[in-house]
Amino acid sequence: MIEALLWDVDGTLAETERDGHRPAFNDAFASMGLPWSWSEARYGELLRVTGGRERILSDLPTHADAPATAPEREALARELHRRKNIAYERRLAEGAITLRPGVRELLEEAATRGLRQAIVTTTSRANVAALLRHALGPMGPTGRFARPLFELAVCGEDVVAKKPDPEAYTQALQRLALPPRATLALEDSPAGVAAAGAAGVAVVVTRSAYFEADTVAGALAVGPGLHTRAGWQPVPPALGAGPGRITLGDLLAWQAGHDFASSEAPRSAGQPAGWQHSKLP
Ligand code: XBP
Ligand code: MG
Repeated sequence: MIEALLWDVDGTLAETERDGHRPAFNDAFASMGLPWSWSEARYGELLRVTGGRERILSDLPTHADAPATAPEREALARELHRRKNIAYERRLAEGAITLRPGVRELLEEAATRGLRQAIVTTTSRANVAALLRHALGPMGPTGRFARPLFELAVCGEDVVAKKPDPEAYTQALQRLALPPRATLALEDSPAGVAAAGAAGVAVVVTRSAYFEADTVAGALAVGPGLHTRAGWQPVPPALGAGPGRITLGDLLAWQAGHDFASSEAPRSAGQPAGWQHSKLP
């Protein structure tokens, strides 16, 4: 039986990469007078590197006008990331980033039913806090629920290795004092699925803009979003593929059918090919 839902942030709660981070990175480049711009296609490739600062550093070698030395590159990446985060929050404040359809309803349903909920992300804490502040609105910590909607948030600063390493998930399980089988993760990316899976946590995937066509191995179910029962594999168990959104009943039924015998023991990080997860100091 599920006792806690573990929510990824970027791509799962909101289309933050498409509507927030990518344009904010480009704002940061422009604010420093750099003639660089990440197209949607290029950003899709760069998402294989988790962590905003790590992503900038991984791209610097492709620019002939980037600084030559490692300390200079490090300083530039740090400053660009700082500016990107300011631009990201500005976009949130302007209302450019909203919760994905069906997210609010499932969050509310889970809270009403007394489930524990936690954030498990490798994004910076400030960016998570800004998203919750602006996009959750009255559902936030001062909202109508007696206790905070999210009991805890494991963020990028809390881990040594970012997703697809399982550390964020193993830390969340430890802090919640729950075994993997008492939890269910909601993710959008192959890195997120690998991270949860390697911690022994079953995962439901809501595909996001940048991972629409990626192969997702090992998920309980994969679908186009929590707002619809159509297009899911396997078909939502509670009420089939008819009208309406994905409910807690669907998650519980999917999870009940999961074979934990072969996945309970935390496995070594199953890193999808081409993903980087080393965290910078
Ligand atoms: C999120 C990330 C982050 C964001 C940017 O991955 O990879 O790096 O793109 O956030 P996930 P920061 O959804 O798997 O948690 O700039 O704060 O790193
Ligand atoms: Mg994600």
